[in-house]
Amino acid sequence: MLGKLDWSAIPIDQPIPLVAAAVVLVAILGVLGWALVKGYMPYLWSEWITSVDHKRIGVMYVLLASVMLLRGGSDAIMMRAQQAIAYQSNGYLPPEHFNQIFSAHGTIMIFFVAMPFVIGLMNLVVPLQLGVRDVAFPTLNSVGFWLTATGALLVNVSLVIGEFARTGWLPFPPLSELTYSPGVGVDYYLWSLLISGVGTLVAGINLVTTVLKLRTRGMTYLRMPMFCWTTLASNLLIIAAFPILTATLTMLMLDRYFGFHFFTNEAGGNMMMFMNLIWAWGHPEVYILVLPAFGIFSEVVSTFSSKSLFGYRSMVLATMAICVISFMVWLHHFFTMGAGPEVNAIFGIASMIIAVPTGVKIYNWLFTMYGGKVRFTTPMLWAIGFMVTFMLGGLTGVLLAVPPADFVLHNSLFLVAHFHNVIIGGVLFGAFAGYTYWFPKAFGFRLHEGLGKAAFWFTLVGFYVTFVPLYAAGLLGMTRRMQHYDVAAWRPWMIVAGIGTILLTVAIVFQVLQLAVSIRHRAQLRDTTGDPWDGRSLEWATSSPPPAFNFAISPDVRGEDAYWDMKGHAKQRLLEPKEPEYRDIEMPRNSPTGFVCAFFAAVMGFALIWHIWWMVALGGIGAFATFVVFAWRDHDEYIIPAAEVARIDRANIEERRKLVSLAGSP
Ligand code: HEM
Ligand SMILES: [Cu+2]
Repeated sequence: MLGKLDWSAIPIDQPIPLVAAAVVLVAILGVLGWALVKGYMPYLWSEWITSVDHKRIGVMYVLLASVMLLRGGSDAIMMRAQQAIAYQSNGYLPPEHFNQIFSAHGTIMIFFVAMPFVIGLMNLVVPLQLGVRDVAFPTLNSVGFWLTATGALLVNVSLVIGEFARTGWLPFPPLSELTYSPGVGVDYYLWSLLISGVGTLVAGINLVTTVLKLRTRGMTYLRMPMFCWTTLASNLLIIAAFPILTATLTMLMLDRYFGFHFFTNEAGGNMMMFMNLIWAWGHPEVYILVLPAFGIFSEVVSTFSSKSLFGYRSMVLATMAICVISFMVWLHHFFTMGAGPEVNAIFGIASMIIAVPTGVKIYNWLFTMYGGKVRFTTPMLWAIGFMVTFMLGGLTGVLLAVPPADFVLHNSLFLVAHFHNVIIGGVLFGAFAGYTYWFPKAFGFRLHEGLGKAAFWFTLVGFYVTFVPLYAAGLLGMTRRMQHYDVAAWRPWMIVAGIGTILLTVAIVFQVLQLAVSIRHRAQLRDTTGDPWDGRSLEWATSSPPPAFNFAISPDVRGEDAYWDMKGHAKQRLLEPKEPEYRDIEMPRNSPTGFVCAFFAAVMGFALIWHIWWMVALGGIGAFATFVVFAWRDHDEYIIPAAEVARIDRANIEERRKLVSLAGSP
């Protein structure tokens, strides 16, 4: 009846996961109970859970990423603590538990922190920057978000019921095959990524279509803000790469469930096939993550230098070059495969070539700052910290791309330091920059500057204290993923790295504090103008938070820096009494499709993990029925009457007019 599921799946004898799960459960029930008692449930349901508004969905993505960052961060603290004390001792974590932690940590950080964070910011901002009302497929957008959340849910369920993979964040065969991983850990991994992968693909299709098809009047390609370009590049990579991931994981699933032997050598399969396929997705994946961050830095650097971006066209070119080249270097992840020196040399050189367009970008950011009026706000600090830190990561990447060096450093802590260097110093710094930069747009008030700066400095220093020792330990020969070790020379580095992790934890505490304090003092931090940073692109042209329809009148773009140009003419225009002609606006209706669909996907995923076949059928039929019902709907839009649009827009113009008159006579 319940497949492989029985009481032995609950780890009654292990205090750590049980306590962690209890805390999470109490927190979830607490929030639910609080919402229920306060009567917020109907509001949450109708305004958020079923919302198809790109801004709301963007916010929910970022929220999901932030919650998962706390989870992935706890895993990191546990691992660093273990390695700091496990010198000639077993430490405090049993090996099989340690293995689950590093696997969950990597999986969560890439798929459920970095991905939803950047996808959330792109969702929130890109339609605004393009001057349009929503993404191309609003309901599909909600489906994509909820499927991503389903994947995150399944990973967390594995904490209490059963176990998670012990194979690392990429489940390499033969270790991940049934023979060597007979438990449900790898199945949890597979189904959470197969489900959330569909969500990511859907988001990618949505954003590419939005950029290609939905630009406002006059917004030609070469007038799009840089963030829209990097969004386009990143999502093109998603469309090209994520099907490879899904196919690869499906093959592994077939191996495990039906004995297909795609990746087992003894029956004619080939496990190196898995390496090739997974990295054909995996290397583009790192650019899927870092390209949006490049876009964020471009916006932030130009806004806070009060100058338009230097070398805009070369930036566009560099972005698209990275997009293409990143697909041609995947083999540098397994130079040790034995493909021979020619193949390795070609892939090594190709890998190094990516440093060229990346260098172009760095120079352009520096030249943008050069001669500009630089304001050192929190987002700008993240951008500067990124430029310094990311260079180090790029340099060590180029070193790893030298095959002979890689033979030595592969699978060492040097590698671990490299990719944290680029992913934290690149993607996470970008995510935090974007979060502080666009927060006032999403919520109508700014975040507390002092606490934001404290979070930045603790992250920067904490980052170096944590990861520079890992470079050193790697050069001393320490391999990654060690549960314990006997080499005295490694120990001091592990202790320093542990201290660095404490600094990073303090940084996270400051982030949480910043949010809490800012919410409390939101009255003082209120931004009535919609343009708190003196921005240059269209998202700042509308009020904060923007109305459901974003723009009362579709903006007309006359050049790069669309909003900056408008502001140049704003005084005459704002003081002019002539009103535009308001029209009725059609907006997509909210829909529970995404949530219901994800509910059935969660049921089905859980049932598949535990081989509960009747429940699989139930979930499948439910999901299919949801689609049929959705396809049959006939009232999918509602009208916002012109009078309402006019009322909202007049209030917005009134606020801005006050600002113009405050600024004095022209
Ligand atoms: C100049 C640019 C870069 C070069 C030349 C480069 C090179 C490399 C090489 C050769 C490896 C394989 C090392 C090994 O397994 O022995 C590697 C691993 C890795 N890189 Fe980079 N890299 C670059 C930029 C980036 C960026 C921008 C990111 C992320 C945003 C990134 C993320 C990673 C990750 C996650 C791994 C490790 C995967 C694993 O084995 O678990 N790299 N890099
Ligand atoms: Cu790579």
